[in-house]
Amino acid sequence: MATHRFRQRQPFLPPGLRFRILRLIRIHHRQRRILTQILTQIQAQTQILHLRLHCRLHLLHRLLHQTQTRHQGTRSSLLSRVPVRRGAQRLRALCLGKNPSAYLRERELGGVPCRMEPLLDLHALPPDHRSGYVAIIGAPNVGKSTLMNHILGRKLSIVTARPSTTRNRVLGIHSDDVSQIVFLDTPGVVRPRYLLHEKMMRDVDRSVADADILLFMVDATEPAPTHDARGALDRIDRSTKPALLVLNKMDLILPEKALPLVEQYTGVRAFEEVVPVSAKTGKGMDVLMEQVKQRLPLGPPYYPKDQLSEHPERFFIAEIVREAIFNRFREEIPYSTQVMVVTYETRQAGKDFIDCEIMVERDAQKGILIGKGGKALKNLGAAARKGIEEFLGKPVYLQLHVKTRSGWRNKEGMLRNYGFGR
Ligand SMILES: Nc1nc2c(ncn2[C@@H]2O[C@H](COP(=O)(O)OP(=O)(O)OP(=O)(O)O)[C@@H](O)[C@H]2O)c(=O)[nH]1
Ligand SMILES: [Mg+2]
Repeated sequence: MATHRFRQRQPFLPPGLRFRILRLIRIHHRQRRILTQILTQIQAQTQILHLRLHCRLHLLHRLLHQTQTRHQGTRSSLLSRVPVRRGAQRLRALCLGKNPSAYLRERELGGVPCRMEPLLDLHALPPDHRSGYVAIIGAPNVGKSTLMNHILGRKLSIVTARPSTTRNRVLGIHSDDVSQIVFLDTPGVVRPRYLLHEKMMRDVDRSVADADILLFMVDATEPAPTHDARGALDRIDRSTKPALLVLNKMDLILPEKALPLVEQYTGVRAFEEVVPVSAKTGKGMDVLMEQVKQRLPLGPPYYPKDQLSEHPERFFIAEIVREAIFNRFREEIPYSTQVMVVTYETRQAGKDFIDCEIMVERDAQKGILIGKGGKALKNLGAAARKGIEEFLGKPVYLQLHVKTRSGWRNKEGMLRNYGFGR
């Protein structure tokens, strides 16, 4: 009997766990035919059905791979379609020898928006396929976004010479035949002065909680840890996840100059590895990738292999406009500014039409952004349009408006509207 074989092969599985897996298999074996019919219909309509399944998918893949069960059809059906969210997390906790309730809290269920193509052919994957989330954490301006862009080979996250450029967690996916790394580029850790900062720091904490591996990135040219770097280190220190210390901007100094800094950081928290890199030139990046890949958990990809990110195009367009503002305006203006894409129309004949709203905090800032006779806004539009066209790979017509939204950085409703929900 299939069940008997299953038991014999898995004497190391706790009886409770074994029972739950078997129950899942039996239930879903019966439901498989119905499920297949429903999914085929849905797929025909939507082409790709994205499900928020990754946690259970990951767990079941690992568990069922171990069992080497002959229920291949059932297994793939389970892996791709079973809607068991909390149950799977609890099972995973049991496997890891952890308290399920504490583990659920730690994982912040629902935190990471993850997707999976339901009919992914898991049998086509190598058995030692690895995948996981890697959060890049650090003080502002240390080069986190530059690093992610370099690894992805595409400018996904905006980069400027000024601190606190990144405001949202930006997800970038690096895939090859044997692994998938989902990078989380995070805002630089700062002491919150506005509600906006608090929301940004929540994104950092969420990223630490969601990650399988942490990259603590520091600017190797700093003579000593800054206040913000210590804040970032505290967050890493509170987590027990594997962490690598990434020394960036090594193109600017001699290697031995960074030693005192390394000692100070490693004196606070044990790092699995110290990796000197230059995110700008790419030096040391192969070593970093090797170190990350070695530590990724076994499991199937979270996203289709050709997917680079999960944010909509509108997000990147607004970010490119914000980057242009950072590059063209001084002092407080970029920090008081938020950008939102109001309209994005793809046109069959002619250029795509994009209408963006730029919010500032005071009328005086609006005046500076628009400039005499609208010249400053026109130049800003030209610079942003170039960036957007490079990103989209097609010509666009960009229209910009400036509006005053007093104190938006401290207003919950407005922040929610601009995508800083949660
Ligand atoms: N020389 C040198 N400059 C670098 C390197 N990496 C990043 N930079 C520069 O450092 C500045 C900040 O880079 P970002 O990638 O925006 O830094 P970040 O950590 O994402 O900054 P925030 O988003 O503000 O937290 C930019 O001017 C980069 O060009 C590097 O390896 N060498
Ligand atoms: Mg950044």
